[in-house]
Amino acid sequence: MFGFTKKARVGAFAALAVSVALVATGCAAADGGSGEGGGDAGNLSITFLPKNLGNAYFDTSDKGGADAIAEFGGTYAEVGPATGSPDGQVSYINTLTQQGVGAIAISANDPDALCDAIGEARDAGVKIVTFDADTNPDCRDIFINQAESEGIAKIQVDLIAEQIGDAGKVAILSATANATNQNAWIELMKADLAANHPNIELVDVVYGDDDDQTSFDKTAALLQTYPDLKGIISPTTVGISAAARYLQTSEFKGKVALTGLGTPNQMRDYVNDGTVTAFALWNPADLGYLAAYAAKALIEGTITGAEGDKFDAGNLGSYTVGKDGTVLLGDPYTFNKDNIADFNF
Ligand code: RAM
Repeated sequence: MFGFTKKARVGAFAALAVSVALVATGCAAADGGSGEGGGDAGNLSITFLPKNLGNAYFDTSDKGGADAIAEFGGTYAEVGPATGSPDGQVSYINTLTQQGVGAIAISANDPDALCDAIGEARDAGVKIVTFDADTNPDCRDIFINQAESEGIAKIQVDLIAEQIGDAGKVAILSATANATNQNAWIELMKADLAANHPNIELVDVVYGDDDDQTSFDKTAALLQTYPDLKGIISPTTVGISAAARYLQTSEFKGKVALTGLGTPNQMRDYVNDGTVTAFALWNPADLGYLAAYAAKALIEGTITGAEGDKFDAGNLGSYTVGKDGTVLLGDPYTFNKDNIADFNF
């Protein structure tokens, strides 16, 4: 390989990746080993490709991946676009394919747009693990799902219903418009609201693009457009923290409820000062850790991603691949004033 050190710094890796790509023709074949779809069972070079860099959620998930890779003696790197766009991810996939990495762990910005690049990577023997946000199931080897989508949707609807007395107008502040994870959760939230909460009206779904400032501005706009809004659900750690920051110093603090998916470290102040009552998430570090062990098992050929395949995931124990090549991490967890001090991520 190209001698990337463990925990290669992002900027250095990105710069190196570009220069290596220019001279690396043929390297994938030399390093990719056993031909189409085969891969090299000893090539434990695993690169994390999040939706975007600079998001505390992915800093934590990818650190979990780095810890796992250090445990089993592989080589960790992280690369990714500055904003959550599929185009940005495609160029990284192409470069990593040319470099002949063993596996890429991707949180996908689009269900379809990455699939051609992923197909070329897999043809060259690179294993593809999606985590957090999936592509279409037939374009990757395995998806590491943070929790069942139904459970993630329900916990957010239950929380907002509880916080607004099960009645009134609510809006959703989401991530990017093409995000498979948020879009799946939004559809299920809509269904749950319609079936079980007849007095809650979902008036709008807006997109902050997993960008802090855009999410902040979209929150302000929502509150201006719907002065009688009772609550906001933000199923993204970037959105919920930006919305909380807006509410904290506004006239709406304590009047408009905010819940969704957040990290305890980003939400701690807002929970402690009453801007937010409760929100949910899973442990992103465990998600990345599990994705790294799944990548190892694929590279070593102990699993192919077929339903029923079993693999060892270090401290997390043993996991079994379910339907559609999906591995489930566990259940989401609710954070509030009573427990938030117990968490540090
Ligand atoms: C943001 C991203 C990520 C999502 C979390 C909840 O960090 O959109 O994909 O899973 O929020």
